[in-house]
Amino acid sequence: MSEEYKFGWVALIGPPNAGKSTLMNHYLGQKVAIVSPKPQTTRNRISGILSDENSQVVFLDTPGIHRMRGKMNRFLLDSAWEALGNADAIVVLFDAALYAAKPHLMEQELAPVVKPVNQSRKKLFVAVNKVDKVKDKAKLLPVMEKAQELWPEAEFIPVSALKGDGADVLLEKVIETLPEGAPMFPEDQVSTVPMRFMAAETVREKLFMSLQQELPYSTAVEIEFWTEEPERNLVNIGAIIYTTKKNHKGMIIGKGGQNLKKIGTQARRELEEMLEMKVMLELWVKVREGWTEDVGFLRSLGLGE
Ligand code: GDP
Ligand code: K
Ligand code: MG
Repeated sequence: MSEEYKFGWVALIGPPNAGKSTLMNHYLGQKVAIVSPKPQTTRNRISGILSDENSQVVFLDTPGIHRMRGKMNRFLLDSAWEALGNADAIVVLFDAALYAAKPHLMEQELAPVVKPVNQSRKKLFVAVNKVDKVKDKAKLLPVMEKAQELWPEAEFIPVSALKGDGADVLLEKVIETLPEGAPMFPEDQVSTVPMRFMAAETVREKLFMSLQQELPYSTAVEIEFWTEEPERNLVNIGAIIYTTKKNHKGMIIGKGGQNLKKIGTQARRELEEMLEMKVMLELWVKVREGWTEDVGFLRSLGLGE
């Protein structure tokens, strides 16, 4: 290990759907954070650890910063701001394709991310994301100009988190700014998040993908049991899907149980890859009214500390 080994925490901050989880997964070369086109996919703070011979970077993927009411949303925001407080560097991401097409959305959506970030006085990068989606590159100019007004101290890097364009440049610049220090985690560890939680997240992702608008936000997944049978290289996982309404339960299960079956199959396949074990996955759906406002339950899901 050379003397100037770098270690640091890097917070990924931005509105929902900016591509934060996609960028982190790109760096890690595997899926750690779940990704979906729906906002609020990322609820807890997910960490991703990227190690090489010269540096270790711990990314803190955060729930999108936005304005919304309710306890769950309050917890989501708290968790994002806490990540920011703990970080050595901050990467703000936004969807440049969206603002190139709809410039009026830019200021309004990014407003909650401007002040706290500028006031944090941390080394700041702005990843102007989804440039692969912008056909007419001239449309990027006003977006860049506006962004420079919002974060005058930042360094701007156009990227495509999905395709990886610009991601190496951004990473190199970020690492340069990190303090010298020894790695905090073993080199082969990819996350500080426990496997059980990753499994619950995997089920939640498949659930999100299978449902129509609105509904996913009222669902949560809790791992009920996890028993390993090493001699068979097998793990039995039971998970409960909570929802707030009876009719939602019906939609999640689907006609003849079809939807729940699909969710289970997709999640099991992905878990088998992740764990390199055979997985037996059992899913239940339960109605729990008002859980999004139930502080005790939110805590049991790891939300709000
Ligand atoms: P997050 O809410 O900020 O974590 O955003 P996600 O990482 O979940 O991404 C939201 C959606 O945008 C997903 O459908 C991603 O596939 C998509 N996405 C993210 N980055 C890019 C990008 O660079 N280009 C394109 N075309 N899509 C992207
Ligand atoms: K998302
Ligand atoms: Mg996310």
